Amino acid sequence: MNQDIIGAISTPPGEGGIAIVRISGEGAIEKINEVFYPKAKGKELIYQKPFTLTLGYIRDEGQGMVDEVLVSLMKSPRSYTGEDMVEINCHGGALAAKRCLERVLSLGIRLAQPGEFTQRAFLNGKIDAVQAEAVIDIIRAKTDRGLKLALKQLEGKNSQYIKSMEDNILEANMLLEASLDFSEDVGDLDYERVRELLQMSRDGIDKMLKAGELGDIYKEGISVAICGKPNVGKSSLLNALLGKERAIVTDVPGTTRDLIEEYVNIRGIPVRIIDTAGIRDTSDLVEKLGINRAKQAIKDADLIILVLDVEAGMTEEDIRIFQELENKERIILLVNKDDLLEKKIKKEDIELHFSGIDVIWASIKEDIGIQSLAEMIERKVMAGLADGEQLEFTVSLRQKELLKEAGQYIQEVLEALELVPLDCLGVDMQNALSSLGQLTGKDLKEESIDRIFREFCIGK
Ligand SMILES: Nc1nc2c(ncn2[C@@H]2O[C@H](COP(=O)(O)OP(=O)(O)OP(=O)(O)O)[C@@H](O)[C@H]2O)c(=O)[nH]1
Ligand SMILES: [Mg+2]
Repeated sequence: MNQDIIGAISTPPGEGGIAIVRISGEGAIEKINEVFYPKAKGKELIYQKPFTLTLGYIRDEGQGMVDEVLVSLMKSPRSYTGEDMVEINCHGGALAAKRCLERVLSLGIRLAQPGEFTQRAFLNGKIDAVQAEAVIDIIRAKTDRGLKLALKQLEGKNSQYIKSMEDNILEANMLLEASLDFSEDVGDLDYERVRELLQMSRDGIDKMLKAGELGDIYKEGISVAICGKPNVGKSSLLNALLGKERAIVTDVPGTTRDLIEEYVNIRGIPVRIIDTAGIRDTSDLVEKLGINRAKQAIKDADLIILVLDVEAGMTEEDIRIFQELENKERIILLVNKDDLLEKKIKKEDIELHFSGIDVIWASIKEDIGIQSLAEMIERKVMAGLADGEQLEFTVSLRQKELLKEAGQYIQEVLEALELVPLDCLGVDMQNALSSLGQLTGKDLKEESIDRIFREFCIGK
């Protein structure tokens, strides 16, 4: 148990209606009571029940007031950290919270380190390491979908799943030890059962890793570059996806020179969308530089929307741009300006030159095809990831490494099962269990604990 009391401002800096100074530790309520002056008689904090709000003032060292505040109380063990907690709701803005915090610290309360509240929740057994990491994901979630996944993780869904894999290995290990120690009573090892148990854990780990890849997409997002020759409607597409006139659109070819990047939520996926300069041969120095940037951005993008223009027709330029694109499975072909009567691009042309590529016929001007494009982006991102059983997990880098490690150990046991003496198998089983234990935090070393919580902001 941590003995000292910690405090920090838990709300972000800047102007706002209120700010919260959070205090946690045994004796926190009594300490804050020393500087709290209730508005109503007899409402001193030490007389208040937990989960109540009390209106009053924080007093300075003399007779003056620091701020008018509303104070909430939580009692151990029913609080975020598992300790006694006080939250001072003071006025927002640069100064009020700072002054309240200074007053709190003047009582001998220590300034909390980043993530220390959550670290205490972990150390006091309120949450495990996987759940603690979910808290970071919640804070950083960019879309509702990402938030939902992180909330599930906080709820302990991942932890339960890991526990069921652990239980299987434990049972396998028990069978192994029993036949080592009491072979006369229990007979030979039931290889069939051990294999089955280990295989279940192995499959579970694979599923979790796979689901994690999907979770990463909702957490980290993807990048999509819009490319094509000049004047085909790339910037118009960016604007349509954003729902605002972000990029300049004109009928002058070569309008966009630099990269324009914006974030947009496409069916729950955070997408960094990049509009690029139209690619063509040019002697204009600025345009040339823009085209180089465009090529680099296209190279790095997870998906590429290659835009064609039915009016301009399919030209050598279009085909050359297409041929230069690497990893063609990333491409969505968008044939734009389909509202125009003069159509110089035919379905057969597309099949001939872009066979196997996903195509959308669109008119950005008339808002036709944008919806299909969003659906296709989602479908392409999910392709190869979708798993029969829809597990919804996010898996942090740390968790991914440990899962892979555990999977490796189990694999080794599976491969050696009937080939090596039984006592050689125990080590790998123990190692697999230790990796899973580090995952939830049961077997976590102090430095690893620190590493998890260092990612947090102060006050969380
Ligand atoms: N008729 C019609 N015109 C469109 C459509 N989409 C874009 N345009 C027009 O096409 C012209 C070029 O559009 P932009 O969005 O600037 O094209 P761009 O590909 O970004 O051009 P650069 O930046 O020069 O490479 C503008 O006049 C648009 O209004 C469409 O669906 N139908
Ligand atoms: Mg443009």
